[in-house]
Formats: sequence, C-alpha cells, structure tokens
Amino acid sequence: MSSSANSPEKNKSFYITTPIYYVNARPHLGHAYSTIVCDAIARRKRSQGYATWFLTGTDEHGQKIERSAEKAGRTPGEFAAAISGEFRGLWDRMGITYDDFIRTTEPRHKRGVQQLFAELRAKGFIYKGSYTGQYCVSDEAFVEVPPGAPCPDCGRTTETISEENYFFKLSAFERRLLEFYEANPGFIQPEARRNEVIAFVRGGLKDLSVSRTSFSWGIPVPGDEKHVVYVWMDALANYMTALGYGADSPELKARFEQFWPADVHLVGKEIIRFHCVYWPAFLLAAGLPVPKSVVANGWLLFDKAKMSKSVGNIVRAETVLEVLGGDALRYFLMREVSFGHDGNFTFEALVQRYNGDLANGYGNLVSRVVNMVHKYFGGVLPDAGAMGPAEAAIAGQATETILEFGAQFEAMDFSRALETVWALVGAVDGYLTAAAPWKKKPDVTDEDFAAMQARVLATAAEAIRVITGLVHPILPESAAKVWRQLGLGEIEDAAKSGELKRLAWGGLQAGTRLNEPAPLFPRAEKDAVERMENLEKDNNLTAVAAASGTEAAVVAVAEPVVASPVVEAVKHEGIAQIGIDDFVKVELRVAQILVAERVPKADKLLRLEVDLGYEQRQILAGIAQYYAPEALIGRKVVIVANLAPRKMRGLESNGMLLAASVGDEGAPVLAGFLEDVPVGARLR
Ligand code: ME8
Repeated sequence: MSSSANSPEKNKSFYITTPIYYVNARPHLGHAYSTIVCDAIARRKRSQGYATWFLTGTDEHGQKIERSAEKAGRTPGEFAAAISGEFRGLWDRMGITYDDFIRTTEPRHKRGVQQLFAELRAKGFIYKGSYTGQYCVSDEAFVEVPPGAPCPDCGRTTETISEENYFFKLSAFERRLLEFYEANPGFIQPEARRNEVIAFVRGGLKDLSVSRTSFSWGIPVPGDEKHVVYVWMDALANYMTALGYGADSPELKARFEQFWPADVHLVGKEIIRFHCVYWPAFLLAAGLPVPKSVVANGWLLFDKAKMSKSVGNIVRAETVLEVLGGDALRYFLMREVSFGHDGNFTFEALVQRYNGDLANGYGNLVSRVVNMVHKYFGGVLPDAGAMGPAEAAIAGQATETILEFGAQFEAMDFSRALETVWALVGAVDGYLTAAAPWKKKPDVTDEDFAAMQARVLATAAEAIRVITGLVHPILPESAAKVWRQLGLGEIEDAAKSGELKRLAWGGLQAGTRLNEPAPLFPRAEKDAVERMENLEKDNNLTAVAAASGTEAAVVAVAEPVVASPVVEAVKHEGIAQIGIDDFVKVELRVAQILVAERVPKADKLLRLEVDLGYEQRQILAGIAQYYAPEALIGRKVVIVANLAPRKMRGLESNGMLLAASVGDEGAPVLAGFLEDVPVGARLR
C-alpha cells in the first residue's frame, strides 16, 4: 500500500481522518486501533515537515442512536454528549494528537450538511420519490433482501420501510466511478478492498435514498424539515464540515482550501463501500475534489470474532493503559497486526510482546547503555574514536534501517517497519554483548580498554538515538523519555525542527551530558494477564449492574443489542443468572409453520416444516398430545434458530419451538405475538 502523501513534498500539507465513531456505546480497542494508526501517521508526517491536520470525532445522529438513547431513558442529545465525551476523554488520556474533534450535532456540521444537500439538489442529483424496502438499523443502511430476511452484512433483522424519500442519483455515477478508480489506482487500499468495491459498482448501482421521515434525530433537509438527512450522508460530510465547508469565515475557508481533499480517510474494512462509492459520488456530483485515498484497516478479533459492542466481546483500551501503559498498546497493535488484515488480540500475546520486545529488548538496551555511560564516563558521552569493522556494521545497518523503516512506514506496513527497527535493536544488543565493555581482559591495557568502552558505548548510544528517532510516532511517550536520557532535550522539539526528518548516523556529539537512567518498560509481572482479565470482568459487571441516571448506566444499557429484560430478570432460586454475553448467543426468531404432521410410532412428536423468510427447515416438536397438526399450519411461532441439529426417530431436527410449560404436567403453550410480526424477525 502507499499513501498518496508519499508524492515528493507536494504542497507539504497532509490531511488524515479516522471514521467518526457512533455514540451508541463506549469506545473499545477496535476504535482505539484505527485512532492509534492515524495518530502514528500524523506524528510522522508532522516530523517530516508536512502541515498536518488530523481529524477525529463522533457520529451522533440516526435511528440507532435515537433507539439507544430511548433504551437508556435519556434524550438523544444527552446520551450522545455523554458517550462522545467518553471517546474524547479516552483519546486525550492516550495522548492522541488530533487537531480537531467533530461532533455531528454541532451547528458547524449541520450548516455544512445542509449546504451539501442543497448543492446536490440544485445540481439536479437529488429528487423526491417513494421507497419501500428493507433497512438495517445497526448498519444504518438499506439492503436488498426480501421482507423479514436478515441483513446480509451483519445478520441482524432488517425492517421494512415505506416512506417518501429524497433520492440521490447514484445510478448516474456507475461509469464515472469506475473510470475514477481506474485513473486513481491508489484511491482504495489495500488491493483486496479495491477489487471488492469495483465488483460492487460493476454489479450496478441503484439510486440511494438520502432522507428519512419516520424519526427526527438528524439534520433537517433544508426547505423540507419533516425529512432528516440520511445518516451516512450526514456522517461522511464531517470530513469537510470540520475543515470549514459551509462556513463563512475567511479563516475557515482558507483551512478548507489548504487541506481539502483529504490525503487519507482511514476506516475499518466494513465501511469501505460508504467511503469508496457513496462519498466520491456525492463529491463528484457536487463538483468537489475527491479524497486521495481511503485506506481500510482489518478487524481486531477477540475470541475469534470481530471485536464489537454487539457481539459483546470487547476489551477496553483503559484496561491495557492501566496495566502496561499506552505505548505498550500502540506497539502491540502496530507490530502484531499486519495492517490491512484481521489480527487477533489476546492478553497473552500482548504481555509476551511487551516483555520480549519492549522490556527485554529496547528498554533493556537503553538502560544498559545509559547506565554504563554513567558508570564509566560520569554520564558524559565519550568520543567514539576510530570505527572498527563492528562499528561500521552497526552504522551501516542503522543507515539502512532509516531508509527501510521510512519506506515500510509510508507503505503502511507498520509491522514490517517495526521488525526492521527491532532487527537493529537485536544487532546492537549482540554487539554490546560481544564487545562486553564491562569486562577487561587481562592482556588489554587500561588505555585500550577505556578506548574500547568509549567506542562501544558511543556507538551503541548513537544507535539508540536513531532507533528512538524512528519509533517516535509509534512510542511517543517512551521515545520522549529516551531522548531526555540521551541528553537531547524534548523529542517533540526535534520533530518540529526537522531534526527527525534529517535523521542520519552520527548526530550524537561527544561531551553530551546524559540524564539519569529512568525505567522505561518495567517487566510485566506474571499476573498481568489475570489483572487485565479481571479489570474487564469488573467492567462488565459494573455495566450490567449500573443504576439508571449515571453515565455508566447510559453505557450499560446502550451497549447490548438485547433489550433490558435480562438485566432486570426476576431471580428464581436454582437458576443461575447469565450475562448479556450468554443471552446474545441464543438466536430466537419468528417462524411460520408450513407443514405439520405426526411422526409414525411416536405419539408425542410432530414433524414441522417452518419458514424463516431466508430459509425453510425441519423441526421436531414434542407437542403432539396438545396440538392437532392441522391447527398449526400457518401459525407463527418462536424458535431457537441456532440450536445444533439433533436426530429423533431417525429425523433431523433443526431448532426448537418455544412454549410456556404450564400446570403439573408441563403442558406446552406455544409462544406467539398479539401484533403481526414478519417471518424471520429476531427476538432480542
Ligand atoms: O461505522 N477492528 O462507526 P463505528 C478494527 N459511524 N477496527 C474497528 C473494530 C475492530 N474490531 N471495531 C471498530 C461507524 N473499529 C460510522 C462511521 S465515518 C463517516 C462513519 C473501528 O462506531 C474501524 O475503524 O461502528 C471501524 O470502521 C470503526 O471503528 C467503526 O466505528
């Protein structure tokens, strides 16, 4: 992959954005991952002399947020403010160097979105029509599936929507988009995502509904206020409204001129279609420049599934910050995950990398060298004198590392870039051990020994300076500490002055006074994994138990897809309580009975064929003594849809009917609904 900002010097401005995160639940490591990657890129670009603008923020409108707020008993405004504050607070705690944090509920954003909408309408790309189709509230997207069928992207139930809507003429952009992708091969990265998007567009584009009338939590369509702007049009526009699109002030206009179009929109791979199809189409239609690249990160997995609030398998960044610190998290995510691909998060791997690469690797190297300069040279860096072959090898490798790291980082191959630097850490470590400047051999004169110590420690210290200058965007806190220990002052000043851009072997001057050694990465204790696991457990418990009214409660109720009955469940003796995580594992769905018949020689069993909207299946139910088969045909029932199949009387049963068990005999009474419900609807 290559970022378009590579193009030599250009006009030296660089604009990078994270997705704006939904405020239906608190931040987790998945959000932290995208934000950390952007932060590292922004830090490096700044140190390379680019005027850099780094934007992040929160996506606060739409039906999903409105419903989450309702569940939490809050107004959407209060609810969004509380969770947006959590995101911002976490980024501040992590030292994320964003230049701006946009909330889509801000007036500056509303103004810009309305201007974009009006512009598209004036240019004839928006028209009024009516729409009937399926909508996935979780993805905030229209999907092409039959009524009652689940969302093809996330598997959740879709809702039938029939509304008068404004439409964007997306269909008019099929050819232009394909030509645009062809002419701008770096627009979608990595390659796999590019192919996916091209295939999607080639499959044909339909006009896109860009307004809604069935709820009001959004930005009113200018001139027709019973409509609100479709949340994805609203959200995507943030990248421009935050810069000043739609603003009157000359200062903001100038910022928009300077930074638009964006160099990199970094997003998770699941939202690539919105960014690579809808967004460029809106911009082409409005006559505005299209971003230079959309780069997709893969998913962070936990317990083999995408870490996500709805699956309920999240880990909070705070847990890692508390036990191992922010740099440990940044290092792990950028080293362990091959960018663009999915990567596993485990506490064990995190601790292993932390101890192996940071505590025993880089941290130990710095502490050995700084300590020896203090011990043997009173803390003043000696003159290296003439280089021998071992020093030349280290210097050569360091010079190559600077080049390779730069190229790999620009190509967003962060994992390889770090591997390259750690090869140098290993080489310097080996060089120190081989030279053993702490051990005087009997046949060596005092003078020669002192010269060797000076040469080796000065060489190692210089290598540490190079390593530290390189890893600064990824390990900002630790790099700052090492820079100070080397007596070089503030690394941020070196980044600003261009010193890091000019990083080359030989910058550390003899006579520099080193500062006292200070611990960088204290070894993680044996119980580190357990401590993090417990912090996560405690957190989940607080989330479930939280009383209403507090901010914790807002989050607690907002988080699960499942509504509150489980949380409030009446306790019955002998039945253990379960967490929401367990409950969401059970897939309950509405099914309609198509066929019902007795099973020969089994007087309790009925063989049923049921329709789930997206498939039909056979279920055996032990209700023959209570229900006549013919009375069941056409009836809508509730089934456990994800029960492993089992055989009864030689027939396979794929699921289970839900029924109340009544009276002493436990007579079954089938669960049903008073209102009409679509087949396939999921119960939560
Ligand atoms: O989609 N692994 O917001 P969102 C990697 N509001 N990245 C992850 C992740 C994981 N497990 N989980 C989340 C939205 N992310 C919209 C975006 S933009 C105009 C609107 C990251 O709160 C990743 O960047 O669902 C993903 O795209 C983003 O968080 C989704 O956050």
